[in-house]
Amino acid sequence: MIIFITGATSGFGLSMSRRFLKNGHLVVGAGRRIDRLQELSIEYPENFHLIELDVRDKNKVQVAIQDLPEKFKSIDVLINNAGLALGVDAAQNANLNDWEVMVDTNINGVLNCIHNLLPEMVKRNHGHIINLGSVAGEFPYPGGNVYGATKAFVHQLSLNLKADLLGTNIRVTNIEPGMCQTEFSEVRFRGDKKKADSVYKGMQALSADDIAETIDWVISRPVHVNINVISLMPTQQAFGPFATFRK
Ligand code: NDP
Ligand code: 8X3
Repeated sequence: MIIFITGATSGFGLSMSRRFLKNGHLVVGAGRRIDRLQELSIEYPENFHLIELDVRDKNKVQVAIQDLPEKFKSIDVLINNAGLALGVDAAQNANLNDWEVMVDTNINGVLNCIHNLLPEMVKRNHGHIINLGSVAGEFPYPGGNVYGATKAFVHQLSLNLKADLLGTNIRVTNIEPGMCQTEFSEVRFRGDKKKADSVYKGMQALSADDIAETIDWVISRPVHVNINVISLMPTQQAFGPFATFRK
């Protein structure tokens, strides 16, 4: 298969790239810090195509997809993985620029990729779109405000795509993980590694490999099977009670 992964430079994207290359697939890995992918491209010079790409830039996304080498053009699986959370401030204290970056990356970035790849998939009557949602798109928590809302968008977008694509062989899946130890919290806390590590202290979070394995299972189902949504979280994470403010 030819698998296009956004956010391939870290976390889930890096683990998926490694796994899929090892399994003999062709992988297009996109991200901004492509120096992090040099090792993989040396190891898999024939099967790995790197693109330096900011998914927020719709013109660059269009050009990057148009300019894919012939060998990598017929994308079988698009994995919209690039994304981030910035901060955990209450909405009334949050930074508008952070909100814009999350909306631009987690929503517009996903739309930019889908808009450029979906028509070709429909023409070939073949393809699979995997989006990275989150439990934060379903369950609210303090400070999750815009991040959670972007993931709720991705959840509903995935289901609505599935509705539009009825009558084609194109599959759509939303993956909704809970706590997973990657660079996610370091980004969220702007490089404060201590704060990021404390998120996972004393519990076993999911790993990037857990997510890669799950997505590997999703894409290897027979073509007549569409996994709509997968919600997964660590055994040591659960739901909280409703909060009550008392005087
Ligand atoms: P990481 O921070 O480890 O990886 C994020 C990836 O997204 C990086 O490769 C980064 O690449 C890329 N990225 C960010 N912004 C852009 C951009 N503008 N253009 C292109 N690439 C970009 O986090 P995870 O692997 O954990 O996160 C992957 C996805 O999973 C995200 O969508 C996240 O919201 C979601 N998720 C994560 C969970 C977790 O607990 N870790 C749980 C649920 C969902 P670069 O900076 O090089 O461009
Ligand atoms: C990331 C999971 O719970 O940290 O999407 O928001 S959570």
